[in-house]
Amino acid sequence: MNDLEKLEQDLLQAVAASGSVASLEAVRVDALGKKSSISLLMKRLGGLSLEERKEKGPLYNKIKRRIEQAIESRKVALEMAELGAKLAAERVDVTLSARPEGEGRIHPISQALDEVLAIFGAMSFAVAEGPDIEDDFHNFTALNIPPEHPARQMHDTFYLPGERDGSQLVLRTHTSPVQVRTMQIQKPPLRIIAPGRTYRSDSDMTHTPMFHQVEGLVVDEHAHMGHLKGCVTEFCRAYFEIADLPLRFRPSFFPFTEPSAEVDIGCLRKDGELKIGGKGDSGDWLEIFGCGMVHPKVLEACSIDPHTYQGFAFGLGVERIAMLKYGIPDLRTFFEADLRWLRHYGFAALDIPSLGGGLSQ
Ligand code: 2U9
Repeated sequence: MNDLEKLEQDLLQAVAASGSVASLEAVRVDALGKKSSISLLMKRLGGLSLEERKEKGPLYNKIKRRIEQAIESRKVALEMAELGAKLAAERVDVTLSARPEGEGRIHPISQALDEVLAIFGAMSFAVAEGPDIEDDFHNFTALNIPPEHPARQMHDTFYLPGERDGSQLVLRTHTSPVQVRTMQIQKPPLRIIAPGRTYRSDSDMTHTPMFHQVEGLVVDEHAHMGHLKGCVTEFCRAYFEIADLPLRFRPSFFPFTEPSAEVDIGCLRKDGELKIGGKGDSGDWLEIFGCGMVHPKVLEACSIDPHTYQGFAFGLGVERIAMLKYGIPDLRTFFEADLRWLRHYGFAALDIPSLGGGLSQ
């Protein structure tokens, strides 16, 4: 084997032995770069005789080409191997289930609201919404609560700084202004519920300055107290999932309804525990609803003729019914933003609101 053959064999061996694209590149620079043996030999061709140039020139070129080809095919093989290794190392197992730790919980108020909306939705009520900041007319006057009416004191209203014209906006004390606004822009028949935040300047064991209400309103030519009782009864039985839940309607007073009633559900108190349902007569009663027939003056204030139309309305506190259903003892914990509390009382995102056993189709 002459020197040239030995050089070619050594270089081909170095190419075959390189284990990565990076080391192959080093071999390429060594074998074919400006300072390589082949480049030196080619440079020296100029000093040779024509005969020698004719003989050695093509020889060097052939060697150079063979080495270039060897490098190229080794490069392709190494790149394929490196890609294969990368794909194997970074393989994603799409069948792995997600880790549950990062999952959030649904707040009991959101859960109770979802359930309430699902039940009234099934009774074909539409949802209506309105602003949290209200004017005096929509929050009070239209609801038969004129200025100086004692009910204004009962509402512990949060007032905003006065306007230039002397009027004062308020944080709504109930969601009733939503129904007023709906009546102002929609003709009867109406069948709506108004869920949302309400505000009263009151804070103790059983009151927080912000709380949630759901109110309902039905207006048509024939709505009567029997429909109201049916609606409220059906709702309570579906929400508490007790088909024979005892209910009691007690006469009451609200400025916006006449006649008015408060609704109690039957419960049993035993060994310090409260059980919803049970026999109303031998047990206790819990107040959960206020309701009544819409006062004619309220219909009139909303441009609805009280001689043609009548309506019924009801209202409930969401925190209260959430506490009763889920066994949450302290109202104030709802708003403490304590994650341990939420982990305990919260709901998984995929819990589907149930309609319970009470809602007949
Ligand atoms: C219009 C006409 C009438 C809504 C009503 C009640 C009775 C009621 C309370 C329940 C618990 C509020 O959250 S709570 O403290 N609500 O007692 N709400 S009737 O009556 C209306 C509403 C709008 C236009």
